[in-house]
Amino acid sequence: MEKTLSIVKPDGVKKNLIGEVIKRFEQQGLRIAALKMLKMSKDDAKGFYIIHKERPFYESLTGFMTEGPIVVMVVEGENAISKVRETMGATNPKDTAPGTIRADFASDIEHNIVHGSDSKESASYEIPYFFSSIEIH
Ligand code: 3AN
Repeated sequence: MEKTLSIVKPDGVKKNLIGEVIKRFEQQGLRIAALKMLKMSKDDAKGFYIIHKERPFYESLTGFMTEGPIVVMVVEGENAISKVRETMGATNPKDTAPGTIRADFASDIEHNIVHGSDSKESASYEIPYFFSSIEIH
């Protein structure tokens, strides 16, 4: 069993896609092990995306992620990291396979509805960023 962190980003929350994202994960046989809504501060977002701090889009990405509330969740299942990534689709909606969340709903490479940890290492940084052990079931 693997755990991963997923986020319905501010654009996903604004477009009323919280239920849609959760439904697609559940349809893949994945289970929601923790869930909450919150609004990140700029510092929260900078810490979360620290791995991207040298990238040209760091300022804009951390600004976007603080525009409104997000829904963070721990998703559990066999190969949860890759299953969530497949369900999301590629970062740029232009390159992503039809039927993925991003192909169906993302507006562009930055405003792409959903986040999912890209490796075990990322998941082990990202899950405790938002959840303590007593919040994960
Ligand atoms: P993913 O979310 O598919 O793992 P990452 O980790 O490369 O993609 O990037 C993190 C986030 O940064 C993306 N979800 C997207 O919102 C944003 N991003 C990535 N590449 C760009 C880019 N070239 N321009 C603007 N935003 C980007």
